[in-house]
Amino acid sequence: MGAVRTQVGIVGAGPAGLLLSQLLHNAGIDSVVLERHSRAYVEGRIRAGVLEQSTVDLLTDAGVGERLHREGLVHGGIEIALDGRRHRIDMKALTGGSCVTVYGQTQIQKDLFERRLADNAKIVFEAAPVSLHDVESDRPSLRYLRDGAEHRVDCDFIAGCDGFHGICRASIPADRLELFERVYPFAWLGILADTRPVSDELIYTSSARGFALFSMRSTRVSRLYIQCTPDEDLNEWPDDRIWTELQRRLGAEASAGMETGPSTDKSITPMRSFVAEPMRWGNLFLAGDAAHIVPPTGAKGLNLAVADVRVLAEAFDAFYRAGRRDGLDAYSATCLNRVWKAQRFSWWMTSLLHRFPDRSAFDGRVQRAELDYVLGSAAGQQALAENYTGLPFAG
Ligand code: RFL
Ligand code: PHB
Repeated sequence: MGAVRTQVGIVGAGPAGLLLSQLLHNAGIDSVVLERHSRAYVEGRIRAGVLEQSTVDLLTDAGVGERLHREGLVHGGIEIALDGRRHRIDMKALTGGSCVTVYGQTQIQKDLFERRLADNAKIVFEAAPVSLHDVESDRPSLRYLRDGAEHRVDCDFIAGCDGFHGICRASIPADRLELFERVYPFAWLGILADTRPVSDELIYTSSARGFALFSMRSTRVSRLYIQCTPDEDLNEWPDDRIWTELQRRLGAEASAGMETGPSTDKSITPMRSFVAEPMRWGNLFLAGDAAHIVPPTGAKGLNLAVADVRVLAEAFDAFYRAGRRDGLDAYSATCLNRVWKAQRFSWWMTSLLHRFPDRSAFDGRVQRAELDYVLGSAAGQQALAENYTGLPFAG
């Protein structure tokens, strides 16, 4: 069996794993990344689109912000459409200057791969299966199969950045983890299309027919979502039906002149809230979707993954530079503080804007009153804007 030695073994080359390896490289710390899929597969996944300023800042500091600054769209507000009427939330004014940047996760993946591979990073694609060994010892290791041969990576620490369905969280004994979960009775059907976005800003839409979101990837590419049932069959959703449904949910007036066209990607995303505590077992540290999932309504998943990685990279840096373990020991608690605030916000945005099939008439009226309150109150809008653009880091 071929063996290599590194300081941090990273499982997963999504945004969390790749950014961690980049930050470690910048700090002079060696890592090896093991990824189950091919580079093309990982780069092709269409996912997040909204970055908090702190995410933009970290990507910039890490040396992967050049194209992001050139092509990212800075948004100072979002719209909420309610029964065909549009209301603007001026996030920039409400927060004293905070904006978000619209830039696809696909682009971030590309930027990170380019940069890591230019630095001769050790990234093993199509490593499957990966297994974890001696995690509670000070000599943990990863094993994987590639091209029929078994390989071993000996390391000081393992970073579990392998997403919700990965092997790292699954390797932790059940009695060492507490799991918190909520599954929603709906999903999002999302399409990408080479059409001009209906508005310059994102429109979160609440209607009697269900939720819809009008987002974008650029001034020429739209990203659109509609609430659907969790077991929806994509074959029953030809493009025409999706565009008609989007127009109905947004309302005739607001969607007048909306450019339509063939979709270039179509998928269904189930909606769940999930947290595993703690985010550490021995010398294994979980980061990103491996430890927590938020429903996408608050646009927090990728931002949380980046926030975890920032804390973890700083903790490894303090360990290797000064022999300090306090950052590693505080890692889980530091991250969970931010994770739960993002969970609360994502749950709240989801509850506020979707049609719940099992909701009573009373609950429906309360939901409507809450929307009216948020849209009509500076305090309500400010709370939304503060959470959407990203809470301060110390909190
Ligand atoms: P990822 O991106 O899932 O990457 C994990 C990587 O690990 C690999 N892997 C394995 N490798 C080796 N061995 C194994 N056993 C492995 N198992 C898995 C996988 O192949 C993959 O490459 O997790 P990471 O890095 O934690 O990043 C998290 C984000 O991808 C996720 O939170 C966001 O996409 C969530 N999200 C959004 N977040 C935002 O901040 N803003 C948004 O606007 C936003 N919109 C979204 C979203 C997620 C969506 N979907 C599809 C879930 C919109 C959607 C529709
Ligand atoms: C997206 O553009 O994919 C997107 C934007 C905002 C969200 C979720 C997804 O809340």
